[in-house]
Amino acid sequence: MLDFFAIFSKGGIVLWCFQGAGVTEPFAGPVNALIRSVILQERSGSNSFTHNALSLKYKLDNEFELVFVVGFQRILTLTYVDKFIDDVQLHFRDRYKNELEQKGAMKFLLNDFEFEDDFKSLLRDAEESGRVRNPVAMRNFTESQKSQKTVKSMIESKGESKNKAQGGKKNKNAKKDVFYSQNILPCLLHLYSKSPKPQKPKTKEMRVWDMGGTKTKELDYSDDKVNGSYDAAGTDTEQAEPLYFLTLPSLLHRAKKGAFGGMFSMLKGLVGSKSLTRDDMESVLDKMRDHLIAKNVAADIASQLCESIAKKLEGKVMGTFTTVASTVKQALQDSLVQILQPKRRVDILRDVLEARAQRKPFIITFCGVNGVGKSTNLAKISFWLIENGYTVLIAACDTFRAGAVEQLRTHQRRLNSLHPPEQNGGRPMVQLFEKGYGKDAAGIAMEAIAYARNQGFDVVLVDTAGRMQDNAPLMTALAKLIAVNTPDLVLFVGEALVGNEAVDQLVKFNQALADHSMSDKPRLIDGIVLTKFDTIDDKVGAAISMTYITGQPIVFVGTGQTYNDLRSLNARAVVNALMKA
Ligand SMILES: Nc1nc2c(ncn2[C@@H]2O[C@H](COP(=O)(O)OP(=O)(O)OP(=O)(O)O)[C@@H](O)[C@H]2O)c(=O)[nH]1
Ligand SMILES: [Mg+2]
Repeated sequence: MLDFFAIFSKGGIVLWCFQGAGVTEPFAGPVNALIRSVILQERSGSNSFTHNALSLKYKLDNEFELVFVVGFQRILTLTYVDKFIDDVQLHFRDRYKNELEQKGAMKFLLNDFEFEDDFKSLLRDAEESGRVRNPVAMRNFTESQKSQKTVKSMIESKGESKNKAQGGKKNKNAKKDVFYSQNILPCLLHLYSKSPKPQKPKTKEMRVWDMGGTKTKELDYSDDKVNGSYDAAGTDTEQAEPLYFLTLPSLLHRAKKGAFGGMFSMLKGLVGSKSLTRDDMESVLDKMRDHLIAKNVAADIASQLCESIAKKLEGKVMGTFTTVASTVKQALQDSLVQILQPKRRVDILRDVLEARAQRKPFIITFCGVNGVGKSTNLAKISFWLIENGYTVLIAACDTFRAGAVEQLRTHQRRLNSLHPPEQNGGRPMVQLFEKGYGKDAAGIAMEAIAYARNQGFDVVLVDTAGRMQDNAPLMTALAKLIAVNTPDLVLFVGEALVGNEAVDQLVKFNQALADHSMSDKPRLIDGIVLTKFDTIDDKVGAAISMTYITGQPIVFVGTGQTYNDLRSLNARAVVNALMKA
């Protein structure tokens, strides 16, 4: 039923893999897509991913830096898969613990992970448990365990309940022990409580009342309690001594005695081998989420990011003396840089050159909601292209808003005055292609492109009317314009002031483009122009929201209203602004 199962390191080395019987498709494609679209883009908040006809489920093992991935046909509903991945992970870790604990990537290359038999037996069990069980008939009272007990056996004596209470308390302590071991002192506690080998409870010699004298003092056994020998588990007196009273010399003395498994293990305990749990991170992640929202990251995205961080860190062994807060903060910072780092190279100047070699214009379409700065930034990009020696045709496809065509004409005049035709062999560097108002924008764009091809323009910049993402007729018109004219680049223009709205805008623009596309690989948004960056101080969250939703790079950042106010994104600076308190 499974198509494949793969275990690979986060560094990309495949440790072991399984391919289902009769499956011929290599699993490298889907796994690469998972790495590219989910793991590298910090979207590991959910544990599933779909790729063509396949469903992929995965689990990160942060302690050993491993990824476990299972793939199966999307149409199948395999209820056992989540538990199965957990089982395989635990089994694999247990079996190859020693190998995995070795340092460096060579451990993955040098060791043979013969996991086939174990895997098959786990799979058999899982498939078995996944089958629908026959309904089991209810037991009647005479068949129940309770009916077998006598009334006497159900009465709890005082001693028993005490033992139970102590047992309960012990468990509670054990939990507390792990939870607090982030600090050095409790870390010692953790170390101390773990070090002695589990002992069988000693059977205590029964006290016989006529054993020791008759005086009250002789009969007073209360000291035993103080020294700790009054211990239900039968551990010795020394062990029950509260550790935080121990001084360093006494610790060393214990280490010499081997009470901690030697000096080395003592130090190992001291420097902490604490693995992070979700509970440890919860409060820090909550604060991080609020901080990101305060920096204008869309709330949904902030939550997804924090979830992804939690998944990434859960089980990871913390470094020496690092706090949970600093570990989470560092992980978040790395993730933010990763999100902003372009996954795809967008080099417009090079692409224009390539298009010129093929004797066709390079076409860029600008879209976005009303008033975000499409026309202004289109003019800035024209200026940048002209400065680089390319000729530009602006297609005035906003046939809707009054003044839109005149606005572009003014830009064209100004740009040509900055780069007079006389300096360019009498040919204007920028020209406007316009057909007035009320006409079909897709048709005008098509005519403009044909004109640019005939006239040998290097670039066509298509200005479109602003539209709200919920306006279905206008969204359809935009999708048609893009489907018909197949531009080389579709840029979404969004302002940096946007908050939660960014998610809705981008999702709906992409959805409209996908819905009205005529090809099976629809043209979606290829890049983002983030405008009005000069107006937001350090609330730079929109940059994260936009790149996170689309997975596309921020190609330009608009930083003002003059032609020079166009920049490329500095991911580090944005992340620093985001992390700043
Ligand atoms: N401060 C600042 N203002 C900008 C920036 N980009 C555009 N603007 C201003 O935003 C306003 C709207 O710009 P337009 O270019 O007309 O916006 P548009 O998206 O074309 O608007 P519609 O065509 O009506 O949808 C203008 O006043 C611009 O000067 C920027 O990067 N920084
Ligand atoms: Mg405009």
